Amino acid sequence: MTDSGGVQDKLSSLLSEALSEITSADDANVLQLLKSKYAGRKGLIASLLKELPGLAPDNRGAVGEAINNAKEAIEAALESRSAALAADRAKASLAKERLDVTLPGRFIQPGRLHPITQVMNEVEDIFLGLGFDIAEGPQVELDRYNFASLNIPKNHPARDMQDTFYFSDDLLLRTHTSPVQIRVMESVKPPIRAIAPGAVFRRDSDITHTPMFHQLEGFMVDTNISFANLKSVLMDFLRQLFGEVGIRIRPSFFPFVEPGAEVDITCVICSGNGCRVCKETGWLEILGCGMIHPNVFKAVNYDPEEYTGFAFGLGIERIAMLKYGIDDIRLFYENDLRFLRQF
Ligand code: FA5
Repeated sequence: MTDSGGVQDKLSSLLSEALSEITSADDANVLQLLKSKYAGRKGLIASLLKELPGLAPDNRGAVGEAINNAKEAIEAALESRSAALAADRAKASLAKERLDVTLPGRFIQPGRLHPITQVMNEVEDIFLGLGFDIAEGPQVELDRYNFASLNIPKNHPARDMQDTFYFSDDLLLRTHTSPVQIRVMESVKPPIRAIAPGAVFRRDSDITHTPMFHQLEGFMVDTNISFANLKSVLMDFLRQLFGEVGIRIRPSFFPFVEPGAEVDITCVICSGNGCRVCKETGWLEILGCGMIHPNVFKAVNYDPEEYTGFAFGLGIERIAMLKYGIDDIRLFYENDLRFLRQF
């Protein structure tokens, strides 16, 4: 005969163990395991019930009832813990998905055009207004276009005027936009009125020179073009760009023009008084120009007796420096946002 006190003791320690395990369970899977461990068909409560037939008949009713009460208590604890866990999960997911519509929005910094692009666009627009078309050429250029056809044969001392990045004997980074003159004249017959904007490269770096900079080439070819046409186009352009500003045209040499000239503009940094930017001269050189050399016409199979033309090449960075009063060209390419945001 089994002792009913022993069964009661087992029951009460099983109950308190079950309740403590259930209240500390922190996951639905653990609860499921506890349910089958205690209240399942082969669980601990079921095995206690199997001891009932061994008790004295008088005790069976009371012990059976105590076991059933314990089972109900365990099932109630499982249910309430499972509800509590579900409530916790709902609360956590609400907190995670919470959207505070009163928070200020994130500021999106708008992009803007680089000052050199802005100046290039402005210069292009002026020439488009004067009836010029836009032409383009490659930045990696053949020696023939960059030099030879422009009346600068190999070993000519004029090659030293532009310090060149070479890939090989015949291939280089163009040092100016003048090769586009040759490419255009090779492909069409006059009359021609074109500009060729773009990046050019030289081994050069100081406060007015950078290794990569931008030029805009302009040229006009027809049967009766004179230096007066060149001067009038340049004066018109410079007046539209700078308003009233001092301009001087001085003789200069470029192998691909004859006669050749350079155009200077009053230094806007010092108003012509002399400063480090204008090297104390009061003037800043902004472009080279002249009448296209007969040898250049011969290189593109134009008859120099039939056609005349002018060409000019201007530095876009120099113009930007003058327009905005910037005294170091390298600032344009340091990508300091405090500088770039001002334009
Ligand atoms: C030329 O490049 C000639 N192809 C221009 C030309 C075209 C003359 C047609 C006659 C007829 P030059 O080397 O002077 O010329 O350069 C022209 C302009 O580019 C200069 O006036 C200057 O404004 C600018 N420039 C030259 N080197 C640099 C540099 N390293 N950094 C920034 N700007 C430069």
